[in-house]
Amino acid sequence: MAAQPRIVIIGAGIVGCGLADELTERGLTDVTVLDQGPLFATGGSSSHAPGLVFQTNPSKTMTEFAQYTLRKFAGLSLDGAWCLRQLGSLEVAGSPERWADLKRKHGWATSWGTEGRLLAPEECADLHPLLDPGRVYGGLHVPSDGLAKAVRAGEAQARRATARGARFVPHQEVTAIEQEHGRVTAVRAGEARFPADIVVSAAGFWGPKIGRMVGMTVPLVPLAHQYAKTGPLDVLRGVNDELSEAGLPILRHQDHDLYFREHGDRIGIGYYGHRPMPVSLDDVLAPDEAPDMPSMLPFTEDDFAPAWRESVRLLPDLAGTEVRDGMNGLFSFTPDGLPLMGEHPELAGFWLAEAVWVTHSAGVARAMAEWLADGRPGTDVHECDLNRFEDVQLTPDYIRERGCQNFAEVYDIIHPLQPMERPRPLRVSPFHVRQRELGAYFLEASGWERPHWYEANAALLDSGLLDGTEIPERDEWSARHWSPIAAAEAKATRERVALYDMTALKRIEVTGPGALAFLQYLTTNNLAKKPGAVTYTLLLDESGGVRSDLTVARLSRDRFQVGANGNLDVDWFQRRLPADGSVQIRDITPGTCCIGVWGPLARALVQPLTRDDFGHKAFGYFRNRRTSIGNVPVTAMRLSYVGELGWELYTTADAGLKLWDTLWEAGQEHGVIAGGRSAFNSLRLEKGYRAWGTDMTTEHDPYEAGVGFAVRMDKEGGFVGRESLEGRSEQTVRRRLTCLTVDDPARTVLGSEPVHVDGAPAGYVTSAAFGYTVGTTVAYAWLPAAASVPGTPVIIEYFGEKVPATVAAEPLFDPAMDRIRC
Ligand code: FAD
Ligand code: THG
Repeated sequence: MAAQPRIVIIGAGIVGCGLADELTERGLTDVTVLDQGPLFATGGSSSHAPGLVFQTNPSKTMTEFAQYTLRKFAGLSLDGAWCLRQLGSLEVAGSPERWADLKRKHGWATSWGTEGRLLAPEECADLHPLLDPGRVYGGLHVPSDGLAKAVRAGEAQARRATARGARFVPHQEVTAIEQEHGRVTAVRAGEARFPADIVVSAAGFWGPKIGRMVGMTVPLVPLAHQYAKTGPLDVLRGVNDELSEAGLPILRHQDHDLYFREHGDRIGIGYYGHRPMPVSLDDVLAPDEAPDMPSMLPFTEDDFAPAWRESVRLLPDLAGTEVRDGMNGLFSFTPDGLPLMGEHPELAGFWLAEAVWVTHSAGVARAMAEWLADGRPGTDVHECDLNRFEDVQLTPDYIRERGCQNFAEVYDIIHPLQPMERPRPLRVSPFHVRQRELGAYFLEASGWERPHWYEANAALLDSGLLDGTEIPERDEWSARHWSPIAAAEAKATRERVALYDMTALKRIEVTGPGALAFLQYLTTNNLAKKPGAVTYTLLLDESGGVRSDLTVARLSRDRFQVGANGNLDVDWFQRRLPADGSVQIRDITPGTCCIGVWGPLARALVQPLTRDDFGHKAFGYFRNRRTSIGNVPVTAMRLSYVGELGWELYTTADAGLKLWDTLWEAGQEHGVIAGGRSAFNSLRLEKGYRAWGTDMTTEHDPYEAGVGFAVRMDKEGGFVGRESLEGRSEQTVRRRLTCLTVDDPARTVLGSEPVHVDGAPAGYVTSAAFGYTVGTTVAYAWLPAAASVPGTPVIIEYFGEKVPATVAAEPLFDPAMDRIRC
């Protein structure tokens, strides 16, 4: 590689321009940005984006991206013209459900550090006099939101980059990526060749086409989205001058899939209510062939009719005019609605930053630049990592179906547990038939169907099992995807024994003479133990942030089975394999399955089925062994995420059903039940076990997250992230993942709610569930260290209501481990 890496960015839209700016600012100045179109209205999505920037989002990361975009663009100008104006935003509720949801959304804003205010209908009309207050139940006003001029902001960033040495080359259609020995070497645009050490595709919805050049599936679909301008409005005549363009807050009316902004004396209307209109990239015209721009398709007027009707209802002054200029504009939709960021899993130096809104563009560009310059982004981007998808999520049918659904749902009120309805079922464990017989209520994760509870357990509700356990009524929202049956399943797990389907847990086999050294160096705990050991350990990034938490079972000298959190763990391993071939890794999740047999009667159930001694002495806690259960060969691991005696039993998929049936039959005399995720989540929270990705991410170090016990600073040879942890401890942390109990058992919270201490926002809830053993809702929350002292009173804000809670010493359940080490 040259002294300065030669970086070629494909695409001079808002993302490519932002990235060139952020890279050159970090001293990476050998940057060439190629675009097939002219500069800077290239013909891509940014060229006609109306530029509304609403920052509030269920995702903390996405909100942070938008916060940075607002901050950065507000400080940019181009030849004296503004790039972003913080006019504020107003989202109005056209239904009681939306009004409730805006309160939830206001909570997210508070959780992620954005100020917002809920307004009564009259206050909405004061803020935005065009709207009819009689049509709305209320609104959410976020003063720092704004309107961006995407082309201008792109050019302003490009100029800064150019001043630092970057070059922007128009009319260069990239046709090939050259590579050698698994690394990119150049980008071809027809006859022109641009040598490159790093290539970043910022090609927007053209991404899959570039992906094909490097054998990569880029999971996004271009979909058309309608945007139209009205004719002039009398009320707006002379109000906005040509430069300012707009003065009113940007507006959303999500019950009817609408948003609005001013264009001088006209109103622009965006609409998501029409049928999904996916477009094949083969049908997208080249810049010089397109009548207007490649990303602009002819307006289909009929699709817009309902939009116009509802717009006039909300903004009655529109009745005096009509729809004038409309278009169907193209942009990207991914299977989960989030961007695609990161490096090709097999081609070093090939990166992506695609499916990014103008709203998030500067934040994404900054994180990408940090990633390229420092080796890791400064924001936790695991939700956006392009390697998050499972193989089954990368088929063309899946990508198209999900993209279309994401379009349809973009403004819908989505419950945190609500799965997409199609394509389902996609992945099922071998126990699926039995689960259906038991009346499983399935939800979905990573494509897997996962039972949340079993209707067959309804009989337990009146069996006496729940005597003395109060199960409060739930509000309509928290009652969704929930059943009181979960209480019975949780109780049965604590008092008898239950089978949990753990098949969806990611399993990675690591083998070879170098396997131990490899895992030792990548994780924090000491794994140099005899075969038969299982160890809880952490993957850290170089700055000490928690990338994952794992269980590592040493099956034999050179064979390990890793219990992980997802595809990103496989990817992390893959990229760090030693070049000498001494380590192999394999994702064995799809071909294997797992049942957790947990509860005080677990040993009584399992022991008669095996010739090995499952007694506490012979088969200790966090040990593994190869054995058999009846006719089924299994790997048994003695551990439990629900905090009870028992084993995870692994076998191959073909023998899974037999394993289930064997355990089920033997369990009858012990009152065995099947338990679902709903009970599971409640039990693990009572026990204080963290869920990576929700409770902790790369943003947190192990001491903050309460998993410092898994770090061996003195381990021989060190480990990734060790240097960064030097000098840190539980005592030095400034924030902590903190256990809260809700004071009134009748009140529920679900996660992502803000937490107030001494009357001011201080943190947010990560996950929460009713604890059926402890008798109230358990919530984990990030709080300043000073507030994370047991006994501290806090307020959790749930749909705008105050829910008093108290910091508790953790774990709430079985701190002495009597239930497990027995
Ligand atoms: P683009 O702007 O499309 O840039 C990609 C570039 O790559 C293009 O310039 C293209 O020419 C170039 N390229 C592609 N292939 C090649 C090749 N082979 N060789 C060379 N160059 C190539 N977002 C918001 O945040 N707020 C909004 O209010 C908003 N409203 C929207 C309204 C409409 C009607 C539409 C269509 C989109 C809207 N969006 C909005 C979304 C937003 O416009 C896009 O997500 C964003 O502009 C994408 O930026 P980009 O830089 O990734 O892509
Ligand atoms: N099972 C297996 N692997 C896993 C999980 C699992 N990997 C991913 C994820 N879940 C990891 N999370 C945990 C969290 C806690 C525990 C196990 C996996 C656990 N902790 C004990 C404790 O904290 O008291 C023991 C820790 C120790 O002794 O070091 O059991 O569910 N296979």
